[in-house]
Amino acid sequence: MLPGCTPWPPEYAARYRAAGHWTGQTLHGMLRARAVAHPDRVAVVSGDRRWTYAELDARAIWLAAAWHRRGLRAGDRVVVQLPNTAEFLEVIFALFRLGALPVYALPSHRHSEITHFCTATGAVGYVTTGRHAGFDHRLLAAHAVQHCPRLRHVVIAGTGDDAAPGGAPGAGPGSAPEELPFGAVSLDALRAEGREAGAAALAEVPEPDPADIAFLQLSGGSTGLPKFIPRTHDDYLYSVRASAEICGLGPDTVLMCVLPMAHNFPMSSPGFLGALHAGGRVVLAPRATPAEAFALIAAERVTITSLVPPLALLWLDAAEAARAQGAPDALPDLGSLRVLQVGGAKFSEQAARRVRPVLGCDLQQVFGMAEGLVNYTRLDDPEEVRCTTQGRPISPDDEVRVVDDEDRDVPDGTPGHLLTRGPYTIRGYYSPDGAADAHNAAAFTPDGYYRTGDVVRRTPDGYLVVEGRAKDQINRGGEKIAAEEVENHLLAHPDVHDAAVVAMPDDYLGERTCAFVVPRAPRDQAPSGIALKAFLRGRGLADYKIPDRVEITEAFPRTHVGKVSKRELRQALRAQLLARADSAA
Ligand code: OOB
Repeated sequence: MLPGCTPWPPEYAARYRAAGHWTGQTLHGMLRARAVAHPDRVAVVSGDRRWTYAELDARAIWLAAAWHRRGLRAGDRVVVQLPNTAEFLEVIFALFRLGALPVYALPSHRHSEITHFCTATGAVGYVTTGRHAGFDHRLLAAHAVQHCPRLRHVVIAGTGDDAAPGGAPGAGPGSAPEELPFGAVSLDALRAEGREAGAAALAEVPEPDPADIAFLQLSGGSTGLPKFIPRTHDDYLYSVRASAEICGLGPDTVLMCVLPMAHNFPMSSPGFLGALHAGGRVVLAPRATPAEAFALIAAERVTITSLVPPLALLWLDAAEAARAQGAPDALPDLGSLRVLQVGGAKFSEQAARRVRPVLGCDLQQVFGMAEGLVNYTRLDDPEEVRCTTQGRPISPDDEVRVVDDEDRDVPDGTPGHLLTRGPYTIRGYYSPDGAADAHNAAAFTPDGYYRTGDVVRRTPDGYLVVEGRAKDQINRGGEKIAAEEVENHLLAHPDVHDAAVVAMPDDYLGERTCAFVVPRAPRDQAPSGIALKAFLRGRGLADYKIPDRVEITEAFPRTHVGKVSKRELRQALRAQLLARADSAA
């Protein structure tokens, strides 16, 4: 196994194999099997491109061949930062074929995150795009090349906004390798190179060991720097297969990806991998606005999609408004949509109850984590269960404990800390040269349970209700922000003496971020909130981590052991917001 990863103890691995959970297939092997079984079925729809299973597999093989010729090897890490386009699929399946490991970055990540991902994982490759959503990702590539000496394979997919790089492989204008600076190559040129070499170039390259790590996923995190989650082919494919079954996927499934493909939810719960596993079709939505998503649902006859709660609220409001308008074509035909999955953050019961009447489909709540455990409400659960719980675990072999502060089990119905272990939950974060050993000692119990940081209550029939969170994290509409990471960036400002970042309640996003800052200078000379936010952006922090609000204060409330009392900060903030709302009313 990749050095720095914690394997399951042999007796557990044997049990998961005996139970038929781990089947010894690789992620690329799964695609290959489908491409052989039904080569001409459409696998992915991306803009005006439609790739069949055979075409997707062929493209992945060409890329793998080119990468292999250029020296990329099994176990090498490659940071992949691509928007929701078909290229995402061909790139990751090419890496799976080689046994090289994608490290999944979000399109919103900037140079602070990308540099960390490259250096902390020792990545030799970085795949990103050209201009996307008003930002030129080639700037990130240039920065990464400068700061990460190990980086040897930099690949740019597409060059223009939402570029759908040529349907046919080969170089178009602006995609010739020599036109890209810093030794980068365009994805089109790379693919053309591999196509020329042919699949024979891979004849000597074995498929990777299914028990080995397939990729590194990012942790939402609660510490200074994001941690990496090593998932094996065996464990991940089990969660994909079981999810596809729970969610009723089959060859007729048309699954639309609206959330960023790099996120665990649209990837595997059941996500695009589940749809491919089932022989269905994946439709990639470049944007999540109701207008665009509704049109795509109608045009492609989408049957299932997954959203975070703020997007679900937006869709509900938009559908209601369109219907209220009364014009027959105000709302596209959403009749094909059977299931709307909502997860990533708590979905209120009130909103949950609107899904069926407004969108005409079933709601499925999903409470999952990139570290492993995923809970679903089942499609045949009573409406009450689907609207008031966050579901139950995928697997009969998922072990779930709900405990008090001393790790003693609490009775059903009592809120406590959620601990879990099982056939697709990691036993440790990636810890090359012991980098995450201390964190692992805190995040896992000695007998291998992952401490999720979530506070839940278990119902007598085994469903979980999320009640809160004990980790120092902000869940901003499904996007996770580690308070300490933002605090460390604020502390790098010469005029900042101390910083504490907390969540503030928000009707739409659930939570937003507020940074409390104690300046070095007297208050009237303190940096403004605007200046501090600009400072954070300048440090290359992803936009979603920039605090929504900055409060300058003289000192922090402390707990009796002298730690900053975030509870008191949150309470003070809440009181302030209420007072403001009152005076506005
Ligand atoms: C998903 O994965 P992550 O790794 O981005 O975040 C995991 C955390 C959980 O520990 C929990 O704090 C929160 O996100 N969360 C929820 C939730 N789903 C996730 N909190 C309340 N209600 C929910 N339904 O977010 C993720 C991974 C796979 C599938 C779905 C979500």
